Amino acid sequence: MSEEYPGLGRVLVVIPTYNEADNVRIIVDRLRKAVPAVDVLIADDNSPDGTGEIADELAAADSNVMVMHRAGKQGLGAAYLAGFAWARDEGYDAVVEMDADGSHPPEALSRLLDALVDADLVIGSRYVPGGTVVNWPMHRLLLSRGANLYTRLALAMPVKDATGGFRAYRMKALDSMDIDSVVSQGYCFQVDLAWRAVRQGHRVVEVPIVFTERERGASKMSSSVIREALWRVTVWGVQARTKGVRERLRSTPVSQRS
Ligand SMILES: Nc1nc2c(ncn2[C@@H]2O[C@H](COP(=O)(O)OP(=O)(O)OP(=O)(O)O)[C@@H](O)[C@H]2O)c(=O)[nH]1
Ligand SMILES: [Mg+2]
Repeated sequence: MSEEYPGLGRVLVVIPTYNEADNVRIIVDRLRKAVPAVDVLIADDNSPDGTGEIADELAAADSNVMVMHRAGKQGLGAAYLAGFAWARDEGYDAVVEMDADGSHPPEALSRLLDALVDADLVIGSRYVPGGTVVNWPMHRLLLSRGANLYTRLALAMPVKDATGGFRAYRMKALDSMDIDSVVSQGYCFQVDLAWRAVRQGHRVVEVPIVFTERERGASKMSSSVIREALWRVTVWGVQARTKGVRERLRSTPVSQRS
């Protein structure tokens, strides 16, 4: 039985992997040292580079590390949803999303978890004071800042880093967010869950993190990931506005309507 994190209970960190053979061992070691009281689930999509086998070795050597082998590459969002469902079945009280590529520093996790004691979702944020991005070329930074600005305006959502993927949720909050209906992948998955949390009235907190560009392995980011985020956020924004107008009309006395 795993340990409990003070004020939270049992915490599972889900690390999705696809071709992270050069990273998975390093990130799990860093995480286990940084926060020994949490468990780790590596959700591997049958990586051709042998990441799954390395994950099995890590799990064999440490009872707090587990592996979920998935049939093939089905996207980041699908891997997280499977990890969350597993965490729910196993009775975890909180789940964490963290990349395997070292961009999300495990050494900052305890700050996220401490903040979760008084919140439902904590986002490790690059874009609040104290947060930053290291080693990104200007075009990546502009893309990320632009995506976040567009999201904030389109959804009127007071979150500075809605695309950030280093975050912690209380299981109770996730349960209220109807995550079985999530189909978004990539960056859009992060925006989707943040948007669901905000709409449910959950307490969303951003904690500054230093995000560092991956040093090993290849990014799985693609233009289709960006296009998906753009069109879905636009649709949600239009839906929210239409709903807002409808609700205003409904609450306005008929005599005042022009
Ligand atoms: N299981 C699984 N993991 C994935 C999949 N796609 C990406 N990942 C993992 O998700 C994490 C983030 O992927 P990255 O390629 O770093 O994408 P990113 O962080 O959005 O983009 P960069 O900033 O360019 O690194 C990494 O741990 C990947 O191995 C997938 O289809 N399945
Ligand atoms: Mg990355």
